[in-house]
Amino acid sequence: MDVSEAYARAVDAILERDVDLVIHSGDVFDSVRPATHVVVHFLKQTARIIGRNIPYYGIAGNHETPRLRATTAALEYATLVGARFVHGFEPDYGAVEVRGARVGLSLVPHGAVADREVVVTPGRDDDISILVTHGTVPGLRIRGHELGEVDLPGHVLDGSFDYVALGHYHYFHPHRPNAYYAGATERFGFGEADSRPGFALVEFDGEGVRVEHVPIPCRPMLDLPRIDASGMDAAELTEAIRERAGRAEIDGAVVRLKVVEAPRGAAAGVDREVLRELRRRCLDFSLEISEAGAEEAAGGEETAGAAFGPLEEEFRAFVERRRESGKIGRTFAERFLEAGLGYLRRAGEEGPAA
Ligand SMILES: [Mn+2]
Repeated sequence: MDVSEAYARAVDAILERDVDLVIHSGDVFDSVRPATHVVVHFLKQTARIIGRNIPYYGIAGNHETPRLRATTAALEYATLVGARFVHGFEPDYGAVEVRGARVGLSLVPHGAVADREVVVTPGRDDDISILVTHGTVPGLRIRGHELGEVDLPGHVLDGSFDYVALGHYHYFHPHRPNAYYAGATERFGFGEADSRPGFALVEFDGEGVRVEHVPIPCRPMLDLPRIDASGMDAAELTEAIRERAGRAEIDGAVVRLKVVEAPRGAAAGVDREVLRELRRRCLDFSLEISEAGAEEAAGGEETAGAAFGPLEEEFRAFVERRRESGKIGRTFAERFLEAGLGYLRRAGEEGPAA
């Protein structure tokens, strides 16, 4: 997936719009130690904003927050190009003059959200006060499913801020009239095939706040209706695949087609020429065939869940508890965490959506 390119397209769209201030509400990176080329690309694009003298503030999300306080977050690099990213375990505050108004930003990185005592209130002298934070708000539902772990408790969100910039949920989504998830700049798997990547454009006019979603160009992503191949032979399965693909606009798209209950051997006999043609037309054509009686490959809802990394968070918390209780030492904890997260990610990447 072109997450880096998506960020560049978001910066293009931001610079076209003559904005006064840019805010990133977290999960710039998908890990505590992103690859160097990912960091460099992010810094180059971020510098385009700074180069126009547009102030840029941000916070760390859950994916890039080190569990261990001694670890330096890669977001620290952003400060070197003139952006201000808060990535520790404490809220921070910054203020900037924008068109004669003082805009105060309360920056609450994901690492500070776990602190049940944390209370943030708008600065007294702010003309416009903004809270920036990252996590799951109460009552958030994803396609009918409530997200279990609410990690942004009311007392974080209840301060009388003019606007709350939320990060974590990949869809553009209002929590309250003045509190929005900006949404992600790219889709992170087929579970998000119906999302529209982009960002939130927020305008203050002295009376209130107007929030608009700015979509950015992205590759079409299609999750075709699955085929139940019970009783089909290879020729019938080939025909069913051809028929499914023929009903959608697949050219240039990222496409997934799942086949379940395929009789043993049917998959191997699917016409190679038909598949080659589909792969030529699609940017990526992923055919996932599971044989009769096999466990179904993870995908759909689970994929959306994976993007939020609840398992990862649980594992981090587990290691942290062991460390705090003195059952394991610090060095071991850090290595154990690193190795475990590596396994979890590789397991995730072996899924269909990576
Ligand atoms: Mn997140």
